[in-house]
Amino acid sequence: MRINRRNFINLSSLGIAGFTLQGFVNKESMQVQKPIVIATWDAGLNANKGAWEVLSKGGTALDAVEKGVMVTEDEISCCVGLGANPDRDGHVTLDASIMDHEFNCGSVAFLEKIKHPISVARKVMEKTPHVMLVGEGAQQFAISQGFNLESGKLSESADKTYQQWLKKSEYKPVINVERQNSKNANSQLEDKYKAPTRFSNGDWNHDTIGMVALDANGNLSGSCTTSGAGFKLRGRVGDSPIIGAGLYVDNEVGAVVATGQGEDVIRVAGASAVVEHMRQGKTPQEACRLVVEKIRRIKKEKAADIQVCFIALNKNGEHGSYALHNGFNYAVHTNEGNKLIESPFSV
Ligand code: SD4
Repeated sequence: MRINRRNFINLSSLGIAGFTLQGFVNKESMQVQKPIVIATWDAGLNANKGAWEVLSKGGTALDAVEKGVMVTEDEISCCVGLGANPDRDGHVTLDASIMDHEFNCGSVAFLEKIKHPISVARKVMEKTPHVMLVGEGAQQFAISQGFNLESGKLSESADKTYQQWLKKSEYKPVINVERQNSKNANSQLEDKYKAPTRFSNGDWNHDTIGMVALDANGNLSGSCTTSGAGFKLRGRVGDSPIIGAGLYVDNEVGAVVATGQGEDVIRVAGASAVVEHMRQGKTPQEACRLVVEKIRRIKKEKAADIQVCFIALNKNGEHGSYALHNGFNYAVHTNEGNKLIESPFSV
């Protein structure tokens, strides 16, 4: 954090001596300035730019996290949105969730042929008494709200990867493990089950954008959108649309979003668990670390074959992350610019 004059005055008015606080929050990863937005993976850099257009004009964190991840949903080369990898039957099925500073939340799962699932999730939150809609019902709702039904045709790169996968058509999806950085990755799986870690177009096998933001008014919101796991069983739903697992926001404490093997995020109510550690006074990074380590303990030797990562932002604008394995990064946008940060990791 850099203490500028304005920050110093704000802190002083809280009765906190500037030098004391500076001593406390002088790590690079900690900032008290707002607005701020953080997003998963390198795709987060572009997504942050979309969010920043809202935040820099004094817009709400809720609008920012919707607009931000829409950028990624539009990027056909990326693994989010309709350009993403299909399930094992060749259909792209999408999950998304959004949550604001007042515990309002909405999500969609197993949604097909709709370009911006995050915006449908927001409509679920704002226009229905429900939190979650899935499958055909979610699609019908989207159409009723004016969303176009798209063709369902695979993007060129997804089709190429799918054709390649069809040759064997047989493995369990393993999300996000970079084999060259983690020599144990995939080690427990027979060859035929091993997932490709890099696609022919050079993209990593990560399929999610998660974003959390703090706006100029000091309110937090979060969003998450994904195609889940490439070549998953038809009907599989991950953590991303599950409030409390893939995403959680408590405006008194902080906001957290997850990426990686959704099944293992769900079983520990991941994002909510990270928020609760922050409530107990842990820094965002330490809170993320505690939940990642819990997953590692639960998975035992199978932890070698999965990746799980959390990013967290607290009420003071301090941010942090933690991943099970090497290779995870996240993008941070503040008044000082937009940059990618390599995440600390467990093994
Ligand atoms: C899921 N958590 O559906 C998502 C996948 C993911 O990067 O984050 N991939 O399990």
